[in-house]
Amino acid sequence: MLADRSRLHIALQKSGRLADASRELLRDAGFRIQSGKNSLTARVENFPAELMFVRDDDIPTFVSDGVCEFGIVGQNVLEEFALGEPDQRYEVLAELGFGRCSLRLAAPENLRFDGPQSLAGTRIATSYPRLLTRYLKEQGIEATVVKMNGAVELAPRLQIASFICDLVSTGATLEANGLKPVGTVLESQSLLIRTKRPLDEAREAISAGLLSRIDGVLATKE
Ligand code: PRT
Ligand code: ZN
Repeated sequence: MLADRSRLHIALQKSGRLADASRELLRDAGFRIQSGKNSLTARVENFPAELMFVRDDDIPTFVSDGVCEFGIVGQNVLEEFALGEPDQRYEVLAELGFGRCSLRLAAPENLRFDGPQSLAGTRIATSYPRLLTRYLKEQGIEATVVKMNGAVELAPRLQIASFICDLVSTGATLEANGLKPVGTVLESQSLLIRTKRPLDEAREAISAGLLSRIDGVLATKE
């Protein structure tokens, strides 16, 4: 099925930490979202837009490719994607103020840490290998980056790595796993992004309407 090209397509996380806040932002902006919880798409009843509910990791690709003109995604996911894509075909329109977290380096509580140099020659487990590699390069440190797709906090106990680099919000998960934060690689929050692929005049006008409504909501939250 071809996407309806008279409408805008907005990629949102289907379920997870950004899902509710993303929908709430659109509702606050006055968009009436057709109900139906398990559907992969939903129409906006009072605006020519359609929501696409996807995995957050797919959102940068969809927006870059122009499959969706807009998307809401965490800066951590977006920047990890961007580091693997020299040709960036999206732009960041707004910081949305939710989904805040930090990509942190952490170590077992009893491990001695005297600054970034303590990372030299070690193994560091992460789901964000490109962001971590960039950080290590900036610090002039050589270490081995071990990619894990989840349960990164277990890596030291499993002796897969001595350090981890993972997202932290409250810090409770680190603590529960006997880990302490020792450095910050990235501060993140959710972002509104837009494709750089050109839109026709009609959809450019719809885009302007979408943005001004979202800007209106963000202004009240500043
Ligand atoms: O299914 P899908 O692929 O869409 O979702 P996901 O499982 O990949 O992502 P999800 O829903 O967990 O997170 C989506 C986005 O929320 C992330 O990409 C971040 O931008 C943002 N975010 C904000 C977080 C956190 N806070 C966070 N705390 N993402 C993950 N966490 C993890 C953290 O890594 C830790 O393991 O939550 C755990 C608990 O954190 P503490 O510090 O509060 O204990
Ligand atoms: Zn994901």
